[in-house]
Amino acid sequence: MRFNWSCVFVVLMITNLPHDLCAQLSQRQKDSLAACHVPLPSKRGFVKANLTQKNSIKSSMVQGMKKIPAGIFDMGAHDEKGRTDEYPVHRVAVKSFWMDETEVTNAQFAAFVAATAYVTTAEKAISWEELKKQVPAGTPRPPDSLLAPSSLVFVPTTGPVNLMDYSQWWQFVRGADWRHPEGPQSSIVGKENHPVVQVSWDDAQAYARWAGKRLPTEAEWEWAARGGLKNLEFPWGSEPIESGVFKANTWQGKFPYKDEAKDGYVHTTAPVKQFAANGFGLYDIAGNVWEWCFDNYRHDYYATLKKKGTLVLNPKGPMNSYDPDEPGIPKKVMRGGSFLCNDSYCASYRSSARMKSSPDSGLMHTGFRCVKDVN
Ligand SMILES: [Ca+2]
Repeated sequence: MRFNWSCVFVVLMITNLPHDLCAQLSQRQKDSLAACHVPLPSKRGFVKANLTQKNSIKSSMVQGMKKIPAGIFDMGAHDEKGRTDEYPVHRVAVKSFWMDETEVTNAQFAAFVAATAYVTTAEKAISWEELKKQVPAGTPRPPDSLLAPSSLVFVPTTGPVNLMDYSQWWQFVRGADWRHPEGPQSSIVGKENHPVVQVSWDDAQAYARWAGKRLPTEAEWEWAARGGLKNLEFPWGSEPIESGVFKANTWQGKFPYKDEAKDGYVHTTAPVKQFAANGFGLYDIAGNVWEWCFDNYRHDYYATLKKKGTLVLNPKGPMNSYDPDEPGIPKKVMRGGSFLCNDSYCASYRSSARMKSSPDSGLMHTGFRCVKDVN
């Protein structure tokens, strides 16, 4: 590229015009000389513009989020209805943070996938190299059909079954993934405003990083779910779920074979924001879909914290995971219950209810929401 030195000379002349010379020029002449009417930047104006720009970025990054206040609360079940891992109650403090007011939707997850070409866990074959680390030595390699891309789909039974045997209503379905939550014949067309499901903990982490957010700790989640209420059973208070207005998308009737769907949604997701928000403005914090939290799961973690005997600031979970139901399989915490929850079965829409699954599991009733630190 060749420079036109005559142009450079003219520009230098103009930008060095003294102010009094400008005053002597006609308006037409002034209009032709940019140096006379374009203001120079000022340091204070520069700083102010940058601050404004940063504030507008901050405000767009917390769009759709609620600011959860800092607080101290007694974490765990406050009545006899909890499962063993919800005890003992222990005192926890959390700082203020931002939290998504809804579960992450299919539309939001689709934007992430479109921007990054991300492939979810359910869309990939199971790695035998990874799986064999979690099974007894010498376990033979399963057939390819069992390692093929697949995910867990709820299939109602035809009648009453032993509620301890979840294999009767959960099936690994080949081709089930976030775009096909119930299997290859299903789709999310028209469900853009439903929570994304069939996403693993790893997928949720990837989305959160992309969005400039993170997954909530279990303590943050429970504090947020309680919505400012003290020691009450549900995010809405103490009223039983089937009294008064419908409070969440759950299961009515006999689990796992007869969902009367009085709330309008038959063992499937509801669009977000169909039920009243809790005291902190969070929708569907109970029911609809389970929500992944950051923490490793241990059944005895609360007992460990209680033994310390001090106020714990935002515990981030144990260093390792242990679930006596499936020793040897590391798991992450899930919270909030889902459209499959029912008083006669799990009642996991209680604020203290805990659930767990391996970080590579996608399920038809599991999604997530994100949080962001307050700076
Ligand atoms: Ca329902």
